[in-house]
Order: sequence, then C-alpha cells, then structure tokens
Amino acid sequence: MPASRRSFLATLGASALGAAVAPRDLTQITRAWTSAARLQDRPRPSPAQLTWQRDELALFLHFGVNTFTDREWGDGTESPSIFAPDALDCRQWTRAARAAGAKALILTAKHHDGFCLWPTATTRHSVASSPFRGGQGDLVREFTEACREAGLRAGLYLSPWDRNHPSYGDSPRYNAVYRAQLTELLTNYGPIHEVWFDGANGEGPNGKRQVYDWPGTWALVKQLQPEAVIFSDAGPDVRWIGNEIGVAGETNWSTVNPDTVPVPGLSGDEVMRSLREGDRDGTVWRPGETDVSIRPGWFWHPAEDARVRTAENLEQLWFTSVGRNSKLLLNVPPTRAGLLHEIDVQRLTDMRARLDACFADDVTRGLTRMWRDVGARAAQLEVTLPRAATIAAIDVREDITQGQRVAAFTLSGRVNGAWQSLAAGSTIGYRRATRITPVTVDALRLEISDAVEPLLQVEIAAFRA
Ligand code: FUL
Repeated sequence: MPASRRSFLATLGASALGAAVAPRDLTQITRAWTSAARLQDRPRPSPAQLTWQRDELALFLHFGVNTFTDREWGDGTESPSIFAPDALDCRQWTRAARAAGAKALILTAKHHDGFCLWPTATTRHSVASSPFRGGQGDLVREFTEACREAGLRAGLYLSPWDRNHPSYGDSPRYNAVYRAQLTELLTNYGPIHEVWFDGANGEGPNGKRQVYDWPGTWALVKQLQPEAVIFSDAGPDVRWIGNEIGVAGETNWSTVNPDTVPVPGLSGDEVMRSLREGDRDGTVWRPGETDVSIRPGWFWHPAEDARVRTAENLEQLWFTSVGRNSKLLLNVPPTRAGLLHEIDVQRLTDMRARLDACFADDVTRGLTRMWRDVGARAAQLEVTLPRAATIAAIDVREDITQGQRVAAFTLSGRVNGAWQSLAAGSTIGYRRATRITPVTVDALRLEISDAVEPLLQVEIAAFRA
C-alpha cells in the first residue's frame, strides 16, 4: 500500500472508523476513500520500470541443450556432453544488439530441461559437466560481462519448470533448490536488470505436482537486486502481454488490477484480456512486455535459417509493441557455434535502419503546440506547420512519470484546408506510434475525448515520408 493511501486510511480511522459506525456510513466512507485515492494514488512507474520502458527493445537469447538436439523443450535426459559451442562469443551477441538498437539482453540461464548455463552448486546438470571451455566455463559470467562492457543491461530467465532436477514435484525441496539457483544468479554476476519468469508447471520426475512459491521468489529478487524488474504473467513489475506473436493490445494500459492475474500460468478470457490491455482503473503499475521470436521457434533450428523474419516484418512488430505502449523483447537464438546467425544479424541491422529512416525527420520539431482543455477530461492540441509536408508516421507520447491518463484520441491533419482524420485510438501511454498512408498536411490536431483525470499535456511528432 502506498504511503499516501496508508496515511489517508489512518486519517479516516481517526475520524470515523475508530467509532462505532453504521454499515451505511461505512459504505459512504469507502466510496469517498476510493475516489480520493483514485486522484491521489493513480499508479506511477518506479525508476526501474521507467528505465525498462525507455529501453524499448531488448534481445532474448534462448540457448542450451535444445540448441544441440534441435528441440524446443528438452525432457531433462540430455547429456551435458552435447553442449559444445565451439566459437561462443557473447561480444558478437552484444554487437548485434547494439546494431539493432536494443538496450538490454535476456539469457535463458536455465530452460525447462534443467540444464544450467552457469556452474551451479545445486546440480551437476550444468556447463561444469560439459565440454564447453573444458568444463571450466561459465556462460552467465561471459554474458553479463559482455553486456556490461557494451553498456547494455543484462537480464536472466530461470525456468521454474525443471525436468531434470530430482526434487522437482517435492515442493518444499525444489523450492529451496530454485531459491539457491536464483541466489547464485543474483549475487555472483553484478547488476541484473530484469528477472524473467514463466509459469510453466509440468509434472515432476517423481510424478508429483510442484507448487511454486511466487511471493517468496519475488521477495528474494527484491532483496538481492532491488533495482531489477521482475517479469511474469503476474508481474509484479512487468507483465506478459498475453501472446507470443508480437502484438500488444490496441488498448494498452500500464495499470492493472492485480487480483485478475495473481500468479503466473493462469488462463481464461479475463486473464488474457487483462494481460493484453491492462486495466484503466488498475491499482498497480505493471506495463506489458511483448516477447516474440525472430524465427518460428525460440531455439535455433537449422531448418529455420530460411524462415527468419524480414526487416520489414520486424519493423511491423516494433509498431505493434513499442508503438502500442509496450516493450519489445525480440528473441534471437544463438546457433551451435554459440553465435547469432548472420542472417538474423543482418535482419536486425536492417530493421534498425528502417526505424531510423522512419523517424528521421520530425516536421513538427521546434514548432509551438497550442494546448487547450475543452472539458474536465478532454483537450485539444494543435500544431501549424510553416509549409505543407507529406508525413507517413505519427508518434504521440504521455509523460508517464505522471502515470497514464489518455483513454480516447483522434489525430487529424489539415489537407487542402479541410481536417481529415489520420489515426484514432484509445490509450497512448509511453508511446503511441503509427504508420499512416502518406498524406500532405499543413497542420495537425490531436483531440483527446476521454481521460483519467486530470489530463496533462501530451507530446506529438509527425515524420516526413
Ligand atoms: C515459454 C516457454 O515454454 C518457451 O519455451 C519459451 O521459453 C517462452 C519464451 O516461454 O514459457
């Protein structure tokens, strides 16, 4: 509970709740409290959540025994002897990330097969039993050091589902193992910016079902890496966007009602809606992360070298994720050599070139914005261009340090003296970027017709075709 809400409650308690009150009065008090709290306590991002969002693009790296078996999910019986990347170079990964304009990378420290990419004390099923660097290697170390050297943030994915560890399914025992693994990862490798959890929960080798300790897991991350954001369906800091095809909801609130998705791994229409769209009156800040792969699978498969997404398609993914108030976590899996495939690297580089070209020339730059409130929760913003320009992309932003407010907007351009609608939508948030059919305009108008009050000025930019 935020401090302001706590003290508000304390004030109420002193004035009214302390005395015997009739149920009717209690209802009124609750109502007054709710609306006052709504204004005072609209959720806002933490510094770590802001950093996470402003990064816009991160690369996801699925790498492990599956890379060598050509599978997506290992069953835990893989021999560590197959893990033999012979040209592994994490600096090649970070160079590709920088060429893509990514600001962070997340590595699968352990996937469902249980094979650990660092020499853990919790199992022998790790790089320490593999030929990699003669059994002396530590991939998490090489990865985190390469990230730091390149000025990129490092994140780690530790699958809770573990098909190798004998304790899996014996809940308290496995939870202790999982805590120990997390402790190793979050104490021995410097700052970790994002800790990534899925809800995968299969049957253990002993046939029993594993009950995870999510509150304990999250508390451990907060204790060991207070600056990290925690990703899962249920956050608590960053939520899954609800699909793996790279598409955030057109309506996308960064606020959610935490009761709708209290733990990872749930399904159902309301769960999926809340993941995809967030909740307008949500009580916590939990922005959505869009994870999607550059290839059909998450791991590298030789047959998929011919099925890498094109630069144009990647640019499209950027617009349906970052352009919709989300963050794009783009998976680019290393090959058996331990390098990103040259085709993937080329596509990443070309994607960035396309995005840079798209946002190269803002025709509204330096121009005066005329802002006027036209109602309690409505406003209009107008920019007049010195001369007509043909534009092909629009970018609208709220100052999310103050929360997220806009709930409905229309963007129009003045074409030959007449206003014409160019784009319309519901939420804006950190960034709402849209490509439009090129059109020649000499003025732009943004009309906000609904918002969570009070409304603050938004930023607008329009880019030359
Ligand atoms: C899921 C996993 O089952 C997939 O293999 C992949 O790692 C994806 C990103 O998360 O939960």
